[in-house]
Amino acid sequence: MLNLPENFKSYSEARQEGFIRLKGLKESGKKVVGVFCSYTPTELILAADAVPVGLCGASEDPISYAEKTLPKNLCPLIKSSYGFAASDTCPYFYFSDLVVGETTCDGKKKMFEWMNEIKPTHVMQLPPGRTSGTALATWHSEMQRLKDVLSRTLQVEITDDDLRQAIHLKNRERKAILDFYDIGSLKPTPLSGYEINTLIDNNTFLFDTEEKIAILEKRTAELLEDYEKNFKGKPSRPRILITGCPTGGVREKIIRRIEELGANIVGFENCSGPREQKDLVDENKDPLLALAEKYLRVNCSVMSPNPQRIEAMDEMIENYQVDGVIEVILQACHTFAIESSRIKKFVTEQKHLPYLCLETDYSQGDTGQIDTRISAFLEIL
Ligand code: BJ8
Repeated sequence: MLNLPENFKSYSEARQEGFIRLKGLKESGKKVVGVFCSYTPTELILAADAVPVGLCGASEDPISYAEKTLPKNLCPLIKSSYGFAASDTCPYFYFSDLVVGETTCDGKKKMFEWMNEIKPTHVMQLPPGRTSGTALATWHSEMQRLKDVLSRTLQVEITDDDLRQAIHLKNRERKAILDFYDIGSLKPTPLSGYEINTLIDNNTFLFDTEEKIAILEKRTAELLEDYEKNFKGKPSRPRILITGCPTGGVREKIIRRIEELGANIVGFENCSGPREQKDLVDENKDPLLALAEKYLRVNCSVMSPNPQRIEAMDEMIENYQVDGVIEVILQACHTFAIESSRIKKFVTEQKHLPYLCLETDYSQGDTGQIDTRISAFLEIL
């Protein structure tokens, strides 16, 4: 049994409720900017008095539609994101005045060219690494370019003061998210990894940062109380760290099943975990430079080289007292697939922990095989 709160909402329930909320916001005159990635500086969107909304890309349903244009042998997240847009089945995309993407992996950046034919899509030119000496300057100028595009498209002026306020608000949200994630470091943990994976995604459908912070703070306090009353001093189930690609599209067949089969997912070293939140934007610097510095530190495998991901993993394995690491690779994701050998080597040879790699897509065809592999892995912990 997963330890979920009484008022737990599934991702699809939260997504449905968000439609109505966003429709109301649009009718009141709010502008909406659709986003996809942890590299997007949402502070700039908030400073433009617009709502940043995470666009849908976690369902198998629109993939066949996307395959009319995109190759079949492409990451399911990219096909799903494009499929929702092209089939006009994502209200969040429909309500967006502008979409912001980044040149992360090859598949995404080329897909954005097609997306731009449906809705104006501004693509930030993300440097492919941090070591060139020009990376920060390039990314800093991309912050300025996004600021100009937002001002022009949404017909607003973005002042430094607006930006500073948005940075402060987002930093407060990051701290609330980090405190929530931190509950997973308790042993035994009262927090289900399925809840971690769902709540953070569900919160993207609230559109009000203060409300998101309040929900996170309340749930963190409840979990601390639950730990003191019902968990402290009890034996722990095997503790799993998830790494690799985003897991929103495989939440039911992998994340939920790991916990139903007897382990606890205590943390996520991926974009469903603290990868973006783990350090704050410096509030004492020029705001655009501070944003450029912060977002360049996001340790995704699209960066080359990317030793910061190993450092983050090392820290999480220690802080979360991890017993085993499961890496999720979405089919045709070359950057995470290539980095996975390095992750395996680090986990098994330097941390002396078991490692399992699950390569999958959004279909249900491999659920039995995945269950078998997870069960066999949990037996050795
Ligand atoms: S910061 S993880 S959200 S790019 S789309 S790289 S799975 S082949 S999603 Fe991502 Fe931003 Fe990085 Fe996070 Fe692979 Fe698919 Fe590309 Fe993907």
